[in-house]
Amino acid sequence: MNPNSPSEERRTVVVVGAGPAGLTVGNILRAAAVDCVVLETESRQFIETRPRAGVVEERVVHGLRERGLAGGLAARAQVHSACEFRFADERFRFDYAKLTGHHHYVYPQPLLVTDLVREYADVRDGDIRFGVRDVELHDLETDRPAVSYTDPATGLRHVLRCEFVAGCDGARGVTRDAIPDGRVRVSRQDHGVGWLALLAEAPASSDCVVFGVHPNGFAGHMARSPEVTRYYLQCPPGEDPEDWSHDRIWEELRERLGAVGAPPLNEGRLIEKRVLDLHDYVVEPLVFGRLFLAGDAGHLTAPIAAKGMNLALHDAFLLGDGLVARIVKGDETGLDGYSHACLRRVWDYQEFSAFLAGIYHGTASGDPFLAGTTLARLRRLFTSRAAATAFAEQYLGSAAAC
Ligand code: RFL
Repeated sequence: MNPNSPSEERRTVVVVGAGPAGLTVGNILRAAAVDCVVLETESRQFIETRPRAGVVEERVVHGLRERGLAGGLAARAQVHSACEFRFADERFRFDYAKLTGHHHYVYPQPLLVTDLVREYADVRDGDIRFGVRDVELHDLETDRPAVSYTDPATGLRHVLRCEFVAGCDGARGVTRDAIPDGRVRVSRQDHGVGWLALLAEAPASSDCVVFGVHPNGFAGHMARSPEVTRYYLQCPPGEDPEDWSHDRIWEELRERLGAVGAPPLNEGRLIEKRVLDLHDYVVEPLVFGRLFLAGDAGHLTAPIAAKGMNLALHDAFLLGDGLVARIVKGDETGLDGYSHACLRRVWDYQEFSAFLAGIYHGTASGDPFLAGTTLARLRRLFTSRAAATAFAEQYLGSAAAC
C-alpha cells in the first residue's frame, strides 16, 4: 500500500461487513455522531434477501430497542412461548415462558438486516459502500490502522486511514485472517454431522418450534413468516443436497417429526436446500491491536441452538457502546473489557450448543448406550422442574451468569 495514495481518506471507524453485527455497530456510532464507514462485498439487495436466522432472544430485542433499532421487529415479529420435542412417537410441549416468564421472538434475519441498513444509510445518513473487492487491513498494531479496498465501479484502490477497525465480516471474511499466526488462539470443534437446511414455501405446521429426536436423525421445524417455514434434517457431513429430492425430504420430515396426535406437515416448494457441516470456533481474544472482531468473524456457533445472530448482536452492542465511550469521552473501560465480556457469553452458548447437539444427534449415533442416555436426558426435562428451568434459561439466554 502506498501511504501517500491520493485516494486515502481519514475516518474514525471502519466497519468491515454489513451483517447484523456490522450494521448494529454502525448504527450505534451514527447515533452518537461518530464518523464511520461500513464496507460490504455484496450488494444491498443481496444482503436484504439472504435467508438465515430467525430466533431472537428477548434480551437482544431489549438491546435493539434501547438503541432505537427494534421498530420493524416490534411491529412484525412473532412472540413464541414454547417449543415441542417429539421422540419415541410422543409429543412433549416445553412451555418455557411459564417456567421463566421470558419469551423468544421470531423475526427473519433478512428483515432485520433490511431495517438496520435503512436506519443506518437512509435515516442516520451513514456511509456504506457495497460491492467492495479485495479488502485488506494494515498497520493494526499502530494507532493509525487502515483498510484498503478496490472500488467496483472504477477498479481503483482506496485507502481508509482510521482509528479503529470493527471486523464484522462473518465466518468467511478477511479480518480474522489479518491477525498474524500465533497472536490469538483459535479453538475449533467439528460435530461430524451435517444438517440439510431447508426453507419451504409453506405456513408453519405448529404454533411453536418443533424438535424431532429420531433414530434416523434430528429434524427441526421453525416458523419464519406466515408464508415460509425453516426445516432441518440431520444428514452425513458433505452430503450433496441434490441427493435429497423433494419427495425424499418430505417423507423424511414426516417420519422424524411424526408422533401420536401430531398435525400433518404443511408441505410446499423448497426454496432453499443446502448442507451445513456443523462446526464451531472461538477466537481468543477478540482484539488485536486496533482491530475488534464481532459476531461470526470472532466465533461461530453451528445453528444447533439458534445463537449465532444473538451473539453477534450482543458483541455489537458492547463494541458500539465501547467505541462511542472511547471516542466521545475518552473512556477506555468498555473497549478494555470487550473481549472478556463477549467471550463469557460465547463459551456459555457453545457449551449449551454442545449439550443440545448431544440430545439431537445421540439417538441416531448407532450406539444403543448413547441412545439410552440421550432419551434419559430428554425425559428429565419433563420430569424435573429444576432441569427444565436450567434448560429454559440457556435456551432463552436469560441466565444471569453471563
Ligand atoms: P454475517 O451475517 O455473516 O455478516 C457478515 C457480512 O460481511 C460481509 N463480508 C465482507 N464485507 C467486507 N469485506 C469482506 N472481505 C467481507 N467478507 C464478508 C458478508 O457479505 C456479510 O454481509 O455475520 P454477523 O453480522 O456476525 O452475523 C452472524 C449471523 O449472520 C449468524 O450467526 C446467524 O445467521 C446464525 N444463525 C442463527 N442465529 C441465531 O441467533 N438464531 C437463528 O435462528 C439462527 N439460524 C443461523 C441460522 C445460521 C444459518 N446458516 C446459514 C449458517 C440458520 C442458518 C441456516
